[in-house]
Amino acid sequence: MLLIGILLKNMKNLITLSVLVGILTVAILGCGADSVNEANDQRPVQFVSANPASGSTLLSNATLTVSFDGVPEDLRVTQGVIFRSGRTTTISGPFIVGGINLTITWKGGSHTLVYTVKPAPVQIVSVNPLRESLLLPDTILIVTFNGNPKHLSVTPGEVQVSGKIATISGPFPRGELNLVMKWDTGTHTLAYTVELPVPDRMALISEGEFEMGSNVDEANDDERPVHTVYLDAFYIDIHEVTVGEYRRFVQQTGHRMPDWDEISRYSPTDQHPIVFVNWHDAMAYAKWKGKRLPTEAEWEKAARGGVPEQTYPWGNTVPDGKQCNFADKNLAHFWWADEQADDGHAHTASVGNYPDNEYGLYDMAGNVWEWCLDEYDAGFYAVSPRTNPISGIDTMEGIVDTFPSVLSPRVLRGGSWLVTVHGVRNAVRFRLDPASLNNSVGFRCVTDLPPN
Ligand SMILES: [Ca+2]
Ligand SMILES: [Ca+2]
Repeated sequence: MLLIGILLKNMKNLITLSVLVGILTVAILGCGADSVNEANDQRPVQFVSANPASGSTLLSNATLTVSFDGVPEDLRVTQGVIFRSGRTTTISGPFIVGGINLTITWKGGSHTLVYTVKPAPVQIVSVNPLRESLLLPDTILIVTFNGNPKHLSVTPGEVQVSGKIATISGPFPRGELNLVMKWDTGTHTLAYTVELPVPDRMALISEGEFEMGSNVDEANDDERPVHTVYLDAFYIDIHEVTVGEYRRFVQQTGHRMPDWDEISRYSPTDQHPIVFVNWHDAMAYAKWKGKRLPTEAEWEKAARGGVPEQTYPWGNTVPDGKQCNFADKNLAHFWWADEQADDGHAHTASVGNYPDNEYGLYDMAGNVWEWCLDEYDAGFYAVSPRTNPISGIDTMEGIVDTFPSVLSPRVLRGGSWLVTVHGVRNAVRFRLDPASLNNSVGFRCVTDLPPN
């Protein structure tokens, strides 16, 4: 019994021991599996691929992409600049021209790529002013390259190269400009629009066609027929010539002194339009300013503001006092004054007192009538030349030189503070002898663009 008892006890221990051994074995095996995994994680990061592949030909400013199977630490390269991003690294030039060995090293690894490097073509880095912008004819362009452009030429213009910087100067012709640049490794076209600086207080009216005259029911006979007119580009004063401007002209030139007292009854300040000037006075002022009077066609095109079939500079709304200065309720004792409208002025208003038109011009309707260059000819529209028409004048230069001897009636346009809504229409034409002057006639000037 005792023996059996001892055996049983030993067997119990044996079972216990076996269980323990089993647990230990599992534990040891488990430990062994973990150890193997750790060993795998710690193996060195391996190079996988390079793009372009080793053996390729590169430009000196190329960028390579190198992939690894993990994230490399302490990454270095014998040439180029490294940009790391996880398992992928980019290496950008400059690389030395010729055959190169590009060795990449990292913690636990190294790999050498072999390339043939060719020089990268010199390219434009920046342009000032920016392409597609507006240029003045004498603007100087600065073009910066990423290297020294050899044998650089430009058309049109002159170019000087200093290192990586090219300086290009005109003068450039007006209009659309395609500046073609050629150098040893490239060519490039810069596109600009070249425009002259617009003179102070003038607006540019671009060259082109417009429909002159009016066929509406209320149009007078001399406004017909509507006909197409082409005009060269010109600049026009945005305002009527003022009392202050005209006074400076008289003071500086000794031109005939007007009756300032009479003028001040209708145009009381220097900012009001000059009145009591005849056509000869207006021509003399314009010549002194280096300008001239507008042709009748130029005046009408400017008044229309580029918008076809408008009755007035602002559209077709009959003026009610907000748009222009005409014969409104302030003009007491005149039977034709519009008692329903209030424009705030009995006589002239200071220039620019009402909204401008699409060309930025003020008082094209009303305020004061404006002298034009042309001889008045009621039937001119039926025989008018299509291009740059002027009535009764052979040459522009001739009329500017001989104007003091002109006696035939001249054209007035735009109406005034003294006329009804019918008289301030874009198409209205009026006539007056060149030596006549009165309280509702003034003028504005234009200039031609210099030859391109
Ligand atoms: Ca008025
Ligand atoms: Ca006017």
